[in-house]
Amino acid sequence: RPRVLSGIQPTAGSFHLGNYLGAVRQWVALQETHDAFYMVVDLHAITVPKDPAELRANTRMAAAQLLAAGVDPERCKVFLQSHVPEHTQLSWVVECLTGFGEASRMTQFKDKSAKQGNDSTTVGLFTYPALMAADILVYRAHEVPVGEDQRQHLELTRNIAERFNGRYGATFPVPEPYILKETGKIYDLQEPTVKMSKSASTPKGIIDLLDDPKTSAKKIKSAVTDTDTVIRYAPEEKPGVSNLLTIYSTLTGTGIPELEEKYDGKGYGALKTDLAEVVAEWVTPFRTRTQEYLDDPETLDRILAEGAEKARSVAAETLATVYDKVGFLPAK
Ligand code: AQP
Repeated sequence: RPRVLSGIQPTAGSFHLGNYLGAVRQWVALQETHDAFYMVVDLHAITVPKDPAELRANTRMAAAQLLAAGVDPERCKVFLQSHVPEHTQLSWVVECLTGFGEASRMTQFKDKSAKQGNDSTTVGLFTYPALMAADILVYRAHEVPVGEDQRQHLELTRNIAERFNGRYGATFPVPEPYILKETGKIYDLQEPTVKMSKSASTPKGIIDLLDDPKTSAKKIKSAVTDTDTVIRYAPEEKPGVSNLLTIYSTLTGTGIPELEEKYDGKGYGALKTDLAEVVAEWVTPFRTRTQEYLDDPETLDRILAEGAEKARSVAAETLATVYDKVGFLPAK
């Protein structure tokens, strides 16, 4: 079976709808057809300062949400990035194959460092795409299910895989992004031309999956649409309405043309009221399941330990191959 690898940050509190529709939903589907490795990227989280107790809580929270969303330890390897030291061990080799200029062109780094300023920006934030490349390459993954915002980092990973293969002989598959056209970018409800984002969206622009459905309903009802009243999927002309249709369609499995027909002549109010219900129906069992995992940290930790053990056996093999190819003598 082809391999997939992906990760998600243990950000404070809840995943948002963009994380779920853009990435985690695909993880759940791909575990049926692929040899799947999914992780909470706690190492990536500390590229910005994190309180240790909060990081621990957020990491468990993220793992619980993955399981609640349908990531199944019987069907995939689910683990924490910090439990597999081979990621950072391979990362050094990746860093030494990455150009300074190449890394400097990463738009996410440019955006985030511009906001933080030079003195607050860490070297870790700069080298984070190299660690991400190592995350993928250490499993020799074929595909990487992520949102559109990760495409450039994936491209870097592909370049590094090719560079390594060219220099040291065929070692890595060149990984393909697995980004769905429909849901690769879910937009901010208040600013429907920019992505829904933990760090950039205002509270009204983002649907947190663990929020009370009433709060989410309010946000959906005040989502920015346009002065027109026609419900039509047209991302360029009608980004707000199109975003709502995408969310509705993906959560219910209803085609967009069918939704356009259903709401023909009905106005935005009806669409928003129904979408709020659709979201509530999805998040209600999700919230319960997340809480169940959080209430049983022993089970959660056991699942993560088992996942890490399986992941390590694959990662260790790749690392040994790479270290040998690079020319490091084996440790006796
Ligand atoms: N709006 C989005 N639409 C589609 N996919 C998205 N992803 C994130 N936002 C959207 C995808 O979710 C996965 C996990 O992302 P992450 O680990 O970067 O999580 P995060 O930091 O909580 O998400 P944000 O909101 O993307 O963070 P910032 O604030 O850094 O911008 C990834 O596959 C990502 O593509």
